[in-house]
Amino acid sequence: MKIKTRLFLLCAALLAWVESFATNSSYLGLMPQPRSVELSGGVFAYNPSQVVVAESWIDDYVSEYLHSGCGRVAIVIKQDGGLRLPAEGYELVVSTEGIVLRGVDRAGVINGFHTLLQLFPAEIYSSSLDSACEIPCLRIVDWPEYSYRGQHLDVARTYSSVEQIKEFVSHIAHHKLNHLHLHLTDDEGWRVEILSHPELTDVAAYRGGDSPIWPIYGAFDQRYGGYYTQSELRELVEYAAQRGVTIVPEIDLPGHSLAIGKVHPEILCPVERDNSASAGYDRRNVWCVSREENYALLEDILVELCDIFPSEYIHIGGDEVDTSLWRDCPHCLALYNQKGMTSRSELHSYFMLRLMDILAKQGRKAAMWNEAAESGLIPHSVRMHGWEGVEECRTVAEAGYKTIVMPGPYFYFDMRQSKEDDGHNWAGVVTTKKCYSVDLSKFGYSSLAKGNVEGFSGAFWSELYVTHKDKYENYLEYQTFPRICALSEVCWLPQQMREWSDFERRLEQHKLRMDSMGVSYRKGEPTSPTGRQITPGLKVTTSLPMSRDNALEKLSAYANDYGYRTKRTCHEGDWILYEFAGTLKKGTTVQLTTGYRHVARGLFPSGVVEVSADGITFTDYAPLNNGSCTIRLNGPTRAIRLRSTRTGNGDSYVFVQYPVIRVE
Ligand code: TNX
Repeated sequence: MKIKTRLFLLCAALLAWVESFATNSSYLGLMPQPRSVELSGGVFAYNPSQVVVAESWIDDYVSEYLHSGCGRVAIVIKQDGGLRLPAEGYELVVSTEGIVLRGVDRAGVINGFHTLLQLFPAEIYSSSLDSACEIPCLRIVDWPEYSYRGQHLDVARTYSSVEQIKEFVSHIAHHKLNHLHLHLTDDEGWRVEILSHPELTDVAAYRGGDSPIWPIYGAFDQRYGGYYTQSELRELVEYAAQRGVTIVPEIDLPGHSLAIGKVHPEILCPVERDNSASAGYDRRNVWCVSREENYALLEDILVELCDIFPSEYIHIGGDEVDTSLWRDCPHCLALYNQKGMTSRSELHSYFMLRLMDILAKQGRKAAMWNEAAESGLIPHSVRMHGWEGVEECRTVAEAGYKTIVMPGPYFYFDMRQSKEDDGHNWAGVVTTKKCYSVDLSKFGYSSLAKGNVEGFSGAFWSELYVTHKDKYENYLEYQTFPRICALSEVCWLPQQMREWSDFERRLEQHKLRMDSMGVSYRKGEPTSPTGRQITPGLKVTTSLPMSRDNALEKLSAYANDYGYRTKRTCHEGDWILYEFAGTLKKGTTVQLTTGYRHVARGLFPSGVVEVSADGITFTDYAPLNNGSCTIRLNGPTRAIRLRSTRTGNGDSYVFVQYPVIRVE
């Protein structure tokens, strides 16, 4: 090749590279990526003495991030209904003269403001910027693909303070999510103050210790929990609204109601259950459908809830109902026969329809989990939240319901993020990449079903939060970020505009913003080894009856990843014994777990670890904490025994594990 040609090619390549840099906005690391970004060259020189003019309703929020000095007007933030953009759209123009942000509606202004902040140095999130900076000249035209961009937060299993929730709202808002689905009640707690029934929070906001609500998950010996007063919740609603976030409250009904059932046992079906396996603990958690007074109590609750939360939809649950209680209840059976019902799902619908009537009187619509749609009797005005998998979400969308798609295997942020991570596992490992890969066409959704999808939502169920609180800087943030970044882009951009490698590049930049916001997102793979090591000749025995034959032999051979259930809960004095064929050396680390390894459930709520040098005499070594304990042996050891010091764990079983042994 001639030298001239070579030079020409080199110049052309260089030019193309420079050009791609100028037109490709990837380097800004915007999150989510806007639909259209045109870089126009040049920069706007910002300094804090310039003036920011904003619509009065967003003024306070803007001033949390941007100073307004007394120099020239440099940033204008306004609402302009005349813009030809879809709902929530905005146009953001940065020129050498200044910045003009126009939103087609309030949400558009807020969305645009969140993009604008991302153009500033990341410090803007930790302190309102008080130094000069340069912002690239550009024009962004943008609007969301989906109107519901949500994140769910379970504050029933683990109480989060109002301050923590606010912080979380602030973080999700910066990612342009516009709904917080607040799960306020469940088996483990009732967190919303109901003025006409103060007993609900007096009793059911706390569990453990002397509370009638046994923890099932988490600590047993101490009483813990908390609730939100109505004025706190109103303040939270306001705080969220300022950031463009609507709070959708959920009272989970008719199942998941153990907590309220402990305060008002009369709401449950008068069904006798054999509670001997759970050491007397009654786990009925479903409202009786036939008891008329139940609807009066529910009306009291829902009317107050509507008064606190102005959202168009109120979520009334509908998931995981143990309908066998209705089968065994003479009154529910009478109702069933009287109405000529043919399946128990009709009783479920009857209950939900009664609640819908109550909500309708308040001018509200109902949202429910997808199981509620099974009878076919629930009207299409109900918004369905699909959860188990993409198929369940698809079924309700195909059936004609406006649907929020939040399938466990993609958007359940209580699932672990790698095999080594903590977290639930029923929906598998959920990586950020997996969240990002959601594609309704690939999942086989028809165009009708796609049209019914209002959006997506992440879920953070907090059973495991209690047990991980002390272990992490912030377990909620560790579990939800950066998966929320992926969710936000799935909600915001049309499928054909999403590209994983581009997202991944931008995420690296965006991490600087999250650092500045103080989000403890998951940074890399966890280092703590949770694998097992085979100990030759391990023998496991226990005082508890196992529910499966050969379970102990299999455990002794490490032939099962998780362990096995016993036939009943623990009693004081029950034990699990691990005998080793050889002697474990001093300094060996042994991790002992009762209950599941990934979920603090089915465990010895309190107990001790005993060690023995000869396999005959044992001495107390350490207490169990949340059913488990990691010890470093202080001498040669032939056997380890776990002894329960409490009767009952809220479950009707104990989960028996092999020990994890590490020789360093
Ligand atoms: C299923 S999602 C549940 C929750 C649990 C969650 C744990 C749904 C409607 N029900 O009660 O917390 O799994 O992942």
